[in-house]
Amino acid sequence: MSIRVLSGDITEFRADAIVNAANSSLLGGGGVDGAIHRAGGPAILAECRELRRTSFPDGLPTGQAVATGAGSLPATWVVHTVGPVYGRDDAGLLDSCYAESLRVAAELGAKSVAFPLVSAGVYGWPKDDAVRRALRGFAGAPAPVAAIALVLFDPEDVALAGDIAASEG
Ligand code: AR6
Repeated sequence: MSIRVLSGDITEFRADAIVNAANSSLLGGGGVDGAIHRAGGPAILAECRELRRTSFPDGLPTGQAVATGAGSLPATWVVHTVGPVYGRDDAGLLDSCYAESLRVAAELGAKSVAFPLVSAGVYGWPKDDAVRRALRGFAGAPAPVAAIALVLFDPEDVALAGDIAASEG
């Protein structure tokens, strides 16, 4: 299994599945969520609305994940997960975001999955802990996922992630 850390815009990333740092409404927002819906077009939102109607009338709980198509994005699927809010929610829920997103992607048959740094924007999670939890989460990826990318929006975060990866061995 390969794990890559790079900087870029995840909406442009060619992977079988890209992960969205959504909120429990699944109806869009700012940050990477807004970017994915803007770039992917209305088909993603239509599927999200349907998921709300059928499976998650009260919203997608924090730490869980669910997939839709990817609209006009280069990816095939978007896996929406809801990260915890720093200072309010349990850190285990961030680990759960990675585990559940990988489980959902694997169930779909995704071989490659790209993640943003879940919770590290609007939800305020410290970047170093967010990176550490992401990298640990990737280590347990189920088959058939063979390639994982952590796509960092801020180029300077790549150096931070490199330092953390080195310290984690
Ligand atoms: N590609 C990759 N990473 C990105 C992109 C992008 N296009 N845009 C932002 N990031 P955030 P959260 C990075 O705030 O903290 C939304 O309103 C960003 O720099 O997107 O989980 C949702 O609707 C940061 O490192 O997600 C929720 O309400 C990381 O993505 C709430 O924000 C996550 O930042 C979720 O907050």
